[in-house]
Amino acid sequence: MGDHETHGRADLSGGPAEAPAPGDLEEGRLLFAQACEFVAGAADPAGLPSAGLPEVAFAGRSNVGKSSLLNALTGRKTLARVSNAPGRTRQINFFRLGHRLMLVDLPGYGYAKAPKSLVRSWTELVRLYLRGRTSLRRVCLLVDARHGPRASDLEAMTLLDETALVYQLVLTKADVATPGALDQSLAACRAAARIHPAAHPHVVATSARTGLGIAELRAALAELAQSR
Ligand SMILES: Nc1nc2c(ncn2[C@@H]2O[C@H](COP(=O)(O)OP(=O)(O)OP(=O)(O)O)[C@@H](O)[C@H]2O)c(=O)[nH]1
Ligand SMILES: [Mg+2]
Repeated sequence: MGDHETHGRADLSGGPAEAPAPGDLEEGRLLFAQACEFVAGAADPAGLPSAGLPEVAFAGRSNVGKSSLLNALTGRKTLARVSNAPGRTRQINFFRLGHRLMLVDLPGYGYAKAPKSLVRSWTELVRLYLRGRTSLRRVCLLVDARHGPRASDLEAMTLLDETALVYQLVLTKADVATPGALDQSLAACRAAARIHPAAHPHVVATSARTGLGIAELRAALAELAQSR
């Protein structure tokens, strides 16, 4: 915690090992129990819906589990499309959670087989969105629990540092990581968060399959939602 205070972010709740209070878990549960509906899929800047509700975006490598995490958080199996083929989510998809929060599924990065021009336009759209979105309150940057942050994830962190947004590292697929790998990934994420100025210190390990960490992440995101 001391490290973070030196970055002037002592007001951020939830230190690395801090469990959410029961009241916060309940807030998260109530928020994510609300109806969630698809609002828009943007393939270019003109397709972005107008900014309104506070937004949380889910970013990460292709196939890391962004769409699956969104489905787990909202308790819907098929809200966001889940793919076996990496690079499936090609547009920025917006989902409205009640009248309190917008959840945003971003296309993944690091998928080598996509045509170059497509990769470029995805990144341009994502960059434009990240830099210019006034309603964006947080980015959850997803990292595979089996591997920890890779070079492309660290690049994404550097890009996010420039956007003046707070972003939070979230480990995915914890159910298929060995306990040792999970511990190592957590430690590596916390270490990376310490040296990146805009990274939130609280790293959450999740599994869309077993539900691990889902209630905890809901509680963290409920703090950002429009008040009831
Ligand atoms: N075991 C396990 N598999 C998962 C988990 N989350 C996602 N997966 C699997 O990982 C693959 C990719 O998941 P997606 O949710 O489509 O990943 P994505 O990040 O949205 O992928 P793109 O949209 O292509 O960037 C699918 O086969 C999922 O079933 C998890 O928590 N545990
Ligand atoms: Mg996806």
